Amino acid sequence: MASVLRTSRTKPVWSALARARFSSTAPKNTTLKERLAELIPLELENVKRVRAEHGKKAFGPVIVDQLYGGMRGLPALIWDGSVLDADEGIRFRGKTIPECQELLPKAPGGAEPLPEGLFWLLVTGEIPTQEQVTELSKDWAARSAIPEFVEEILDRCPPTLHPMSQFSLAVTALNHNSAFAKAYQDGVSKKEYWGPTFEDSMDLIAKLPNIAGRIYRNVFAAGKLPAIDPSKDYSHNLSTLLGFGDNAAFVELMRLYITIHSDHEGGNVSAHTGKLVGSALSDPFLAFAASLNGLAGPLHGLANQEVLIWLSKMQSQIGENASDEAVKEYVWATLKGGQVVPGYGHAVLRKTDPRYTAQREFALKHLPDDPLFKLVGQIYNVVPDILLEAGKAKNPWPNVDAHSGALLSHYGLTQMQFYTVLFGVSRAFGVTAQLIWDRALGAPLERPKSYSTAAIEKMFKDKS
Ligand code: CMX
Repeated sequence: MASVLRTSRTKPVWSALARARFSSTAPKNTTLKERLAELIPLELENVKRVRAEHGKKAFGPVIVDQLYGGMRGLPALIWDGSVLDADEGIRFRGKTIPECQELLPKAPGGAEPLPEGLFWLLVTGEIPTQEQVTELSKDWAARSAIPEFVEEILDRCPPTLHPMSQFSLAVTALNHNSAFAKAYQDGVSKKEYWGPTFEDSMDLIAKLPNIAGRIYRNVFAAGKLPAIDPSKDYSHNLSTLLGFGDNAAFVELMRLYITIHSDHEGGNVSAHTGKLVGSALSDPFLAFAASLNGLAGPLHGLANQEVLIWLSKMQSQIGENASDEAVKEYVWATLKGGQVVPGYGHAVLRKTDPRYTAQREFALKHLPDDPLFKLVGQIYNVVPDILLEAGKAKNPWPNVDAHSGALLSHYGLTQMQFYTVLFGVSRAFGVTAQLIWDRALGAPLERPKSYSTAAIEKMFKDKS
């Protein structure tokens, strides 16, 4: 095998890393933090080697349109946790969604992967054991309480304040107890940054069910918030706090939902915002609150709310069980009104999003006759041709948000303004995994160069 690094004792230091990257299972009897501590020096060596071999090589041309065009396709970031292929969709540490569904540990009697395992995979590249996943569930349950003043902030929010704004406020306020912020003030060495970042990340993920549950109960008057049960997995507790813990199928949906929404490589708005803000050494709470503010935009995570609003308006205008012709007319009216069709298109993907497909398969198994699910399917048969005919969207196929609301609403979670909060809970898994590695690898402050239009004109005038 080419270029296996060796230590002075000729131990193949790359082998553990290669194993970690290409699949393997985690060594038993180790915690996530212990395993990270083993992997970090290997990855530091690996990055050093890659930079020594390739650091000064050009990485393709940049054209002016990319500067004006939202940096589409611009190679600018490093993130190993997940990679998005335009045709195939997302892979988490090299694994497709169906592979994650097959390989990651499940709850007793469950068929969907536990997000605890996905987090372990994102952080280490390894599939954890059932015991390691159970330990993570317990650890997160133990860390789940939120400070009283954060509860009060949420309780004082008017119910008219969007749940995503409340979510972001609460996460920002968690910075009060940040281990990283404290360690930095105490003069922690750069080499040790990842440790308190890891602790903050674990705390952040652990506290999200209490924050999401409290927002849901406050805004939608859904009764008193129950306690976290340390014997249950993360998704089960989240479901219980929302009031759906007794519904085994909903709990399974949450496991799948968190897994597939967790990460979508590094360049999407929420992942990149977290990385950007984290690069200033803002702690994980501040960085993730910024991610949430990006996720709350209608072209990104809020699209899951927008889809349901759009579907509801469609149903009230053309009725339930409408013909394909009536649906087509409604879609064209949306486009002619200068609006986007929510849940369709993507900045990178050029085929149906496998996160859509995973949700469709869940629906076929659990709710095949649900009217909204059928409408989502009918729209799938209608919208791509219309978007192609309209001729603007580069990708006419559905993304993750086209489907999620129909599943949630089937189980009675009908408050669409809450949907992006669930996306946010999930996205914390990817953003924090990335922050941990950025601190471990010493990722520098992000500072790309901006240009004025006059400067671009001058640059090319001078060259012509
Ligand atoms: N409906 C109508 N028009 C669309 C469209 C859609 N679903 N998707 C793209 N277009 C339009 C764009 O608005 C753009 O129009 P202008 O030239 O007038 O500006 C044109 O087609 C080209 O856009 P694109 O290159 O295909 O897409 P972008 O990379 O610019 O944008 C996205 C990607 C997702 C913002 C866009 O497809 C969109 O607005 N979709 C609807 C909102 C949505 O579902 N967002 C969720 C994405 C997934 C997520 O992040 O959660």
